[in-house]
Amino acid sequence: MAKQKGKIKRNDDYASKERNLVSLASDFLYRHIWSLLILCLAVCAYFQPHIFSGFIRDWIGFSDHWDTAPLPESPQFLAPHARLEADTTKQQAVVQAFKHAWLAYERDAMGADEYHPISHEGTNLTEAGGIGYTVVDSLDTMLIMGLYDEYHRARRWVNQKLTFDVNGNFSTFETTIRILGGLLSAYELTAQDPLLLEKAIDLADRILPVFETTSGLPLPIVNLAERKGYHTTDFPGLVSVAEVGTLQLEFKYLSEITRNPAYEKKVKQIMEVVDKAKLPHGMASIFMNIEDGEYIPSSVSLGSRADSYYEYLLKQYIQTNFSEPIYRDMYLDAMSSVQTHLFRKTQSGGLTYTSELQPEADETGVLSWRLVPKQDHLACFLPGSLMLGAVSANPTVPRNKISYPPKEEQLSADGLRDWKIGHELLKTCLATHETVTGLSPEIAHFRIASDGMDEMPNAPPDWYIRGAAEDALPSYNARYMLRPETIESLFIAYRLTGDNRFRDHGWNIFQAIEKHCRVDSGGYTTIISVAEIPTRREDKMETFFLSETLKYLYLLFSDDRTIPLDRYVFNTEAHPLPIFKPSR
Ligand code: DMJ
Repeated sequence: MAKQKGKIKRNDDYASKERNLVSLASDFLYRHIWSLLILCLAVCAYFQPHIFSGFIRDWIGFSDHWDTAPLPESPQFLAPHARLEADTTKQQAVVQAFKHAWLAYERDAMGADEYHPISHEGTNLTEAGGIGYTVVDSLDTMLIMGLYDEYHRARRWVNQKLTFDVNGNFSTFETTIRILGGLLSAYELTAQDPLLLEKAIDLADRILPVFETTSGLPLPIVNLAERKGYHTTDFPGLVSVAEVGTLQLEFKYLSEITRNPAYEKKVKQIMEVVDKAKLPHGMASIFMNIEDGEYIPSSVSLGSRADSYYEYLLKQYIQTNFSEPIYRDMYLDAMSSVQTHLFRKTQSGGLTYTSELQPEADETGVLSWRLVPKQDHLACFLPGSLMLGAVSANPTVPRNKISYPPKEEQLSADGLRDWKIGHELLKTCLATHETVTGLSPEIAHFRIASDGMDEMPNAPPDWYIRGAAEDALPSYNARYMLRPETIESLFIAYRLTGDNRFRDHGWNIFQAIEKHCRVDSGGYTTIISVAEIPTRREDKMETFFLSETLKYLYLLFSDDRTIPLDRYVFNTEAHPLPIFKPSR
């Protein structure tokens, strides 16, 4: 730099100044290039640790260590003796269906949250990326079906690609039942693969902040990178009873295996709030206020937004080896109440169905309840749950002495009532499969005297699909989206009775799925109306088709050594978790 007697020369021309600056900068860069590179890597490691660690592991070949974690020599989930024999031909047909679905997803969309088999595309649940919903939801089904090659590839993806450091909003409930439940179940079935536990802990820790509310009820949305809970935009301030009451099996099992009570504490606190908020009729309205932990006037239903709350009352009692009678009492109270208030019979065929109570306010604001004869397909988990409750909640003999099927005297009065109604409801769920496709709709309406339909030509005697008119776009009620609930109930009914008729029904449903939902190039889709042929399709394969529908079908045809019901309890996404005696 030009200097004159220690002073900077004022009339330097700009060009020469620029040249000097450039040469200074390049000199600096040259001398500090390595420091800068290291600084960049450190910043990258800080903000995107998974990319950094994945790169390092791949580079030095360390990832192989995790990628080849061995499976136990023989499956952990087999009981020593079988009473019911497998139907291996039908089981293998179900395995082929699983492969048809999984291999298409793997080919077109590996790692994406959701799969669209017609367009051969995958999508994620947030713009920031996904968290492998389909992969993680499928892991334990592969293990149970013995699809170890597929399992190893899926696990490798979990090892190398799955990160929860995603700056996007996810449903607290769905992420818990599908991802946390999927990881924990696969952890159990692989005899404690540490990779899966590490992922489960990371996820649960990111979810924990949703419980930091005044009542302790969880916020329904979680941003996993921010580790922060949010309200939904549709129902700010509210959370559904299914969303609060269907986290318990997963968080309690995680506490048990980590010996860290933090997870269990949060979900037990929820149950205390729900118990305290109890409504006079003993049932749950679908919405609760997150601030004060009270119910707000909203429908009472056994379907959407409520279903798995009832399911988990019973299953919480089963999960800790019948050591927490509070949940049995809450379950039995709720079941007595729903039978009085929600169960009705059709006049023509005498079909027992579940209806909904909807609140209505008059001009003065006084509230009354209207009974709506509407049953979601989702409510078809209940027949199986009632049968399981009959033999588990309060039998008159030790549980291991109950016959197959149970004898009347082995069940309590409540148990016998639930056993019988469970069968009746299952018959109704099967009746809703009596459509041209053999598939049941998302929502069925039942005939009541005041519906005015008698005047209509060809009025259906018992039930119908509202809005399934031909030539119009059918209503949402008419679709079948590969749901598992009827099959789930058939599986439990078969395991508790050994009655082959339940298998026959399951096989018919499976064939209907094959006929109407299977996409030739791979995958299965939702169909828009179960009441029309040829069917129209929606380009979506729900993740629960792999985790639940096909798993329950496979188990329906397996012997009863496989995932025995006295050792495992299924979470609401069909991920089996072990029954344990709490170590605390
Ligand atoms: C699943 O995600 C779970 O079973 C949930 O509880 C509600 N139903 C869907 C499948 O239908």
